[in-house]
Amino acid sequence: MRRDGHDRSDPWAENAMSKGRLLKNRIAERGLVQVMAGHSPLSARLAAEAGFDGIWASGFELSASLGLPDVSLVSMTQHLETMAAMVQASDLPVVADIDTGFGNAINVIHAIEQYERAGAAAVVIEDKAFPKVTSLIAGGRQDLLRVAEFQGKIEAACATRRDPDLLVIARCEALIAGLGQDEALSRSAAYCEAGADMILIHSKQKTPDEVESFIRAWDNPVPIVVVPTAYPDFTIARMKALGKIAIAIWGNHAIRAAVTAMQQVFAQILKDGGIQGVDQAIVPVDEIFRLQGMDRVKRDESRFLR
Ligand code: SPV
Ligand code: MG
Repeated sequence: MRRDGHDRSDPWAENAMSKGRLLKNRIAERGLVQVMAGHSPLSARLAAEAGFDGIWASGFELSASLGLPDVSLVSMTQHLETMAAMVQASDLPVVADIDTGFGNAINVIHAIEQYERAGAAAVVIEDKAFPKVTSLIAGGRQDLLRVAEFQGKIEAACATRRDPDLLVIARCEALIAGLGQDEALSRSAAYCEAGADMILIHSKQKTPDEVESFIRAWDNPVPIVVVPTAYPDFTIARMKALGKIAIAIWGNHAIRAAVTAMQQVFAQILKDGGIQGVDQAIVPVDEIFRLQGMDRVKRDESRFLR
């Protein structure tokens, strides 16, 4: 705790570690880190309290929380503002889902400048054409960029970052687009040549087989990131046994948990004709006060309000 009573680390300290370095250190310590999706500062804080290693500033979750489909409708500014607030809400590294980079390599340059300044630990850029269509939707239009064009975007991201520890993660959607493992492997290798620090390989198969097969065939020191939403059997133990995976992203479990909880509670209130049946099942208001930091407001009031 600092003398001024603030219990967050001092961002102005000369030796303050960047969030990218923090994430790299965690990966070095643990081999594989778990990053939980969020769509708001509150969800980021809950993920931190639960004990995750990082927060996924998910485009899908933010879109859903705004009542929108995840098809490049949310602007860079909207996502950036939310991500920046998530960075402020916890000390955990935030992995920013910047979709296609919001356009071409010129848009990527602008995005990297903004996201780095806002405190992202890592950015994930996907090789789909802008505007993109959400990956897990059945029958989605999944248009990929030419390899050289996407390499240009990865090179632009790496050339723009000031902090060499800001991780630039290239996301390969070849499996999502149904182009097969060979295309996924050759694209991923090309993205590494362009400077990607990690490869996120995504799949919407209902079992881990497709991704496991890709990882077994991946003959490259660049680590892998997975988002096993569609194939929940891909446990941490199974990932560790396979090796090569540095980050597991639990891709949309904050918004789905929130929707489940709200649907159940809302239905119960209408059924019961009142809140008496749900009151004990949900957190008390005091818990929300705690998460909002009302204890600090009280401390500051008694100290500074005269
Ligand atoms: C997201 O959470 O925004 C993702 C993961 O990109 S997915 O929705 O599975 O494509
Ligand atoms: Mg996304």
